[in-house]
Amino acid sequence: HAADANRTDLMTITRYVLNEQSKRPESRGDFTILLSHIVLGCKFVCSAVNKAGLAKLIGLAGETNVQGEEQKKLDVLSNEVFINAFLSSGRTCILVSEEDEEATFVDPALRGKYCVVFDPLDGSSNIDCGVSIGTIFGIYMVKDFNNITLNDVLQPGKNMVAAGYCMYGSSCTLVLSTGSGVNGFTLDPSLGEFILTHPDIKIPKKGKIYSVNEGNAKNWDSPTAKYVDKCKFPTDGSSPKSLRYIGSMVADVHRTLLYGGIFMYPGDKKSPDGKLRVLYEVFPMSYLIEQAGGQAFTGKIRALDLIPQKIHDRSPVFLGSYDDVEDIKAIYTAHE
Ligand code: AHM
Ligand code: MG
Repeated sequence: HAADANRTDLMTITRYVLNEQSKRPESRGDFTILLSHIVLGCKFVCSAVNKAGLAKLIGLAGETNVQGEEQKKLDVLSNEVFINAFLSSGRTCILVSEEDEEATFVDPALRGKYCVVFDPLDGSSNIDCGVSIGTIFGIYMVKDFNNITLNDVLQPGKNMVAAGYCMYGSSCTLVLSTGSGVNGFTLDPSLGEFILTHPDIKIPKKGKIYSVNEGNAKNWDSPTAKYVDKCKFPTDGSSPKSLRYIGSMVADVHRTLLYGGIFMYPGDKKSPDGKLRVLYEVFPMSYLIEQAGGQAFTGKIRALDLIPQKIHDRSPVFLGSYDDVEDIKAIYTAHE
């Protein structure tokens, strides 16, 4: 029983993924091993993020420690944590991180069949005021293990075999999809385990919230402007939507997934491709939203159909509840 405070039979994330994988006859446990390394990275970063405020108060940040080394910035530290976790898993061959200009091709001795694209600490400008931040990741399977090229990651998002994020907020929540629905796991700090707390997440078909940086409205294109106007002044007799914008993608998408509505980072006159990165921001989040029954749109096409040309490409994105994204699609189509 969910209400039983003394539950002793816990569905940990490892147990869950092992169950899932055992349904696939071709599975050899590699994904489970990769995932356990992702989980380790998330726990490490979670603990570092939780200590960040304290470190500042007692005067550690920016100062040199006893060895004369400068304290690492959290985003740099998080990147190292995940790179090391992926390399030591022995299950990866290409790593693309927001923090590194070039992709990392894994040494043959440590190589496996998965390619991982990730943003180790998204929203890091929010760290100093204690707002939720997160790690975002997407996973592809290499096409030909004997001929690993950058094209293995320059694939449309619909080819991902898994995607997820970990949110470092009032609690630490890991949301994961391996292509058959979306599940949420919450870190139990006393056990050090992620426990299934949000099984089979479905996004509401329609929501009451829109989420966008309205400070950019001056430069928006007319479909975006029209849509946001409709959120505020609906003409069909419905109530206006509420505005919620944290400015931290993981937190904004997490709320959208649970409460419904639409999250958008449109292109504008100054940045026609918007701000968010295709491979490790737009794709994983679009994958999760679709797996939960919602939609993700670029203003032109289904977001997961995009084919990135470069690893750090950007794209506008509108994602969320099925009906809400349907509305913005209609406005863009009418505008063509
Ligand atoms: P970052 O990767 O430099 O942290 O930037 C990405 C973040 C997202 O988390 C968030 O959705 C967006 O930037 C907010 O941008 P803005 O401040 O322009 O609204
Ligand atoms: Mg980012």
